Amino acid sequence: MKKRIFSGAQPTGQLHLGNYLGALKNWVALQNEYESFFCIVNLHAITLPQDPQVLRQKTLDLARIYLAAGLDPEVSTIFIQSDIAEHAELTWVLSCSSRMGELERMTQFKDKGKGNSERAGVGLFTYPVLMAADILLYQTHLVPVGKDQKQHLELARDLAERFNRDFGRTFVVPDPFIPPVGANILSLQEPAKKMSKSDENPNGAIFLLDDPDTITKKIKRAVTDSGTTVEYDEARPAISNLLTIYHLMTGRTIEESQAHFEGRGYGHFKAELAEAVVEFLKPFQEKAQSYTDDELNRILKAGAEKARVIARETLRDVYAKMGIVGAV
Ligand code: AQP
Repeated sequence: MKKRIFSGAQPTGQLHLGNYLGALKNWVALQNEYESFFCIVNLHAITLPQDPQVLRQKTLDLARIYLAAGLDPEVSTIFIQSDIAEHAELTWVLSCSSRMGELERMTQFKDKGKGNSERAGVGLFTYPVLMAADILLYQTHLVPVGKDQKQHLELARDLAERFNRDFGRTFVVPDPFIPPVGANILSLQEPAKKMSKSDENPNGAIFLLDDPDTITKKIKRAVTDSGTTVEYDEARPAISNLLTIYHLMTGRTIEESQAHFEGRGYGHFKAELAEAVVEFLKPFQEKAQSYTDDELNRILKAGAEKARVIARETLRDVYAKMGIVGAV
């Protein structure tokens, strides 16, 4: 039997190159090798306030992006988190065995809660438990994610091991799959931070649906480090980030890319990088526009039906082991 992978993205903001290179690209590469589940995690999205109309639209738009990136609904199960009530139910169970201390250590809570736990939402605090439930429900072996999700994944492993220890073997303990390159694409404006959907400065991220003009402008305005050479150097995160993007867009190795730009300045490099990104995103953008809402809804409905069978089976086992029985 094939091993399973599970991963997801939130239907918030617009997906950017970081989401693609850190996550989606690897989902596509792994989907045939594993039994694959890819979720649109709309319940995670509401950990921060969302406009209902926009959230509804973004949910379908994210399905469009999954398909345009190359997820094949004949191969992968693609579904919306809120279609499977078991995600919320298992979250409750796991939150009863999660510790305040371990959730307080989560850096994303600290970042997104802006260090103000008095005002931060409880959902933002328990977000990693919902993520653990997402993963554990499907008896997942591997979770392809970007580096920012590593800590959350470690919590999912701890919760699985704790449950297995207390109630007997129930969950597969998942491993992360974090790509060696592209797992942490940085903001074009503040290279100390990751590229992010919720960045207040839209010039920090290249969104997958940005038009060529916008992409070119954003890359032109990208900050660079002091120095003039186009070289990968951890002490120069801005240029190294741009070089990583160039490498991943063109397939040229970092060494080949460095050799290609030897003796040429940042201006020349940025112009070629912009061209490479525009070229790379063109077919993707055309494909994204080609799906009708009906088509997407059909795919998501079929995905939910498949996912539900597995989620139910896992939750039933969890309840049975814990002595949770109903009258009907
Ligand atoms: N900058 C990044 N580089 C590499 N991978 C990244 N991911 C996110 N940012 C980068 C990976 O994308 C997947 C889906 O992310 P998400 O929708 O769960 O959102 P997120 O991780 O909270 O990060 P975002 O996209 O920047 O959104 P906001 O601004 O809302 O936090 C995940 O696998 C993630 O690791």
